[in-house]
Amino acid sequence: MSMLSPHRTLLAAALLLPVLATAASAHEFKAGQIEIEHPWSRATPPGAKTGAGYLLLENDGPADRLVAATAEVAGRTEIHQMTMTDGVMRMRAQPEGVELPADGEVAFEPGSYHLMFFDLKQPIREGKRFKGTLTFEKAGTVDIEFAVEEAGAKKTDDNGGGHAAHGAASP
Ligand SMILES: [Cu+2]
Repeated sequence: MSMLSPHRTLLAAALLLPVLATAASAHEFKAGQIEIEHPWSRATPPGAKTGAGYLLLENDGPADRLVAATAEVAGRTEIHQMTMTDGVMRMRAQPEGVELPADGEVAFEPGSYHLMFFDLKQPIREGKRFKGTLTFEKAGTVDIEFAVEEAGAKKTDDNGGGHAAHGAASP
């Protein structure tokens, strides 16, 4: 298969469109040589006290560590990791933060690392943005903005079990 047929080329072009649309709405921030790609969160139902934040960290520099985060919608933000052990989802706080390898990347995404927002001051509303900060051990503190997507956005593996363990509605 050295060449694409015209039919395949059209198909490929069609498949690219949603990708381009996503890229156009993506946003990113920088802390030193660390790129923070598309911080996002999910809309929460009225009365929810917790939410979650996701993003991708791409490090073009020496090893660093994400040690803290804040969000203006939350009274308190923790760095969490969700893991699957023997078929059971567990979520635990990462008080030492998350290691970011030199020239490496770490994804904060549903079912894995995430930022956990506690004591929400108001529901997180779809289509809005809210401000926050990330603090790295070496690169320091950077202002970021989370884009809010619909409840349940991009969920492949998140059954919400881990978040329900916090005693609140699952974000
Ligand atoms: Cu969590």
